[in-house]
Amino acid sequence: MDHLIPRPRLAESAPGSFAFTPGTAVSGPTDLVDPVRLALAVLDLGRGDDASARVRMTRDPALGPEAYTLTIGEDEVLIAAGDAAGAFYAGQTLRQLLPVEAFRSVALPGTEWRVSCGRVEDSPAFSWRGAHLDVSRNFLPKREVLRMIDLLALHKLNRLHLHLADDQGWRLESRAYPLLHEVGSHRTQTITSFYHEEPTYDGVPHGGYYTLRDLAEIGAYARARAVTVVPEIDVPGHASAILAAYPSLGATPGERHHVLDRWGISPAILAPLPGTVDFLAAVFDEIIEALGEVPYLHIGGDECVLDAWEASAEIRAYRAELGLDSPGDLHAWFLRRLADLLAERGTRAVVWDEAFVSGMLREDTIVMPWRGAAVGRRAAAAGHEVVATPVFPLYFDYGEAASAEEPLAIGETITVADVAAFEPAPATWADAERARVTGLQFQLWSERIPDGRTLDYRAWPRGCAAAEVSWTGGPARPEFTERLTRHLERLDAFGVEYRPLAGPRPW
Ligand code: TNX
Repeated sequence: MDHLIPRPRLAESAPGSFAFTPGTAVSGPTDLVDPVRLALAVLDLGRGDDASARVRMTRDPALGPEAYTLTIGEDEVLIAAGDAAGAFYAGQTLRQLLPVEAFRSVALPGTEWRVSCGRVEDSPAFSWRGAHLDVSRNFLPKREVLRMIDLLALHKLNRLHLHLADDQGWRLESRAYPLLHEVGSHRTQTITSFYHEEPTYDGVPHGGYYTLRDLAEIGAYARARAVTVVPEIDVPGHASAILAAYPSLGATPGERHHVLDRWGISPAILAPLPGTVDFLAAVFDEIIEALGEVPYLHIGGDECVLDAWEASAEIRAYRAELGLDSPGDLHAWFLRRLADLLAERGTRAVVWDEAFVSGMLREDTIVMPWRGAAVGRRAAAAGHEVVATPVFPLYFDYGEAASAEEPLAIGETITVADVAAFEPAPATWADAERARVTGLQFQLWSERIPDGRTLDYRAWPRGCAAAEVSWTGGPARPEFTERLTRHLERLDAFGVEYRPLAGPRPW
């Protein structure tokens, strides 16, 4: 009971233990039984009725979303949950209580599948416990995304924000606008440098995209594991890949674009005109159709260079027609227009903090303050839901130590301890502001994450600390490190090439 990650609200041990045997079955409502069997897939538990089953599930509507209670006796395990997510998390807790062998992909012979008796009462402090995966800068094949979902799920993280479009690549099939994937999904040169180094091109082409069926699969796979996929189409900046495919959507008529072959901020920008809105509406519709349900869609809004809007007589005239004073207001207006369009489809918009201009956005738009707490606080004060995403300490593309032994990172240094000490809703804020912070999300920008192995190294164990903070609500307690040390054995069994606490791997 004392080595769970994230730490449950309440856990107490009791004498004795419960043994899973080949015949152990689970009973209860199907929508609760299935998630538990999935979380404990390694045990291949059967489905049973109340008379035969030794793991019994009941629905308890008094328990809030994602909450569960788990009572382990010597003869039976009782689980109560209010929803499928709560049931799934009860299963994940049981999995952590089992020997680390429960984190392998199959049960190896000779393992004793025993858990100590006790009771857990658990529920999350924050509803948004996320990871952001940039699949634009370096494409990650579908199998890596599915594996990431498995890893999020075992840490009770529940949002996968997929950054599907940026200057360096568009990563989704489009039937309405096929040049997006045909042209926008690849570049001819691999980029091996970042801001503070000279570009060094190795001439190796890079590309890849998910089909709409892949996206549907990713969404369904995530949903079964209590993870919501939050797709992002970053506009109106970060749009070179879109413009390479459809230059007429750009702010500068006649300008030719290519999928960007360097990192950084590009001056290329979409025109904020009705034609662009129609184009994006069609893309959103394809995404919503593929995923089925899309409660949140991220529309970006970060790092926009608005010069081309001011240089265009047409865009200036449009802004005057709308009665807007500045390009910044037009930027917020454009994103609001997209958010309205999403609202008609039952989807809430999420934006990076540059899109937040007080009074311009829809109030139900979620703001991600990546530039720090001050802007997050202003957005919360203005009535927006806020998900904490500050560079420090939640940019996991930053390295953990300044050392030549470490793989190349964007910057340094963000340690596990930095993440564990993070407070998403600082005590110094007003209660109303704090109440609007619904969670946190760590960012894995992929300029320097070329593959799944590097992803493992960057994401874990800092992701474990983010899970701890987002589930428990506050900075981790000092004993977190001991729990984490044991938890890493689980990640070893799973096959995660995380960064060891003691320092870099020697390869
Ligand atoms: C800033 S954060 C960006 C990304 C980069 C990242 C690198 C944000 C909304 N924009 O485009 O990938 O820094 O750390």
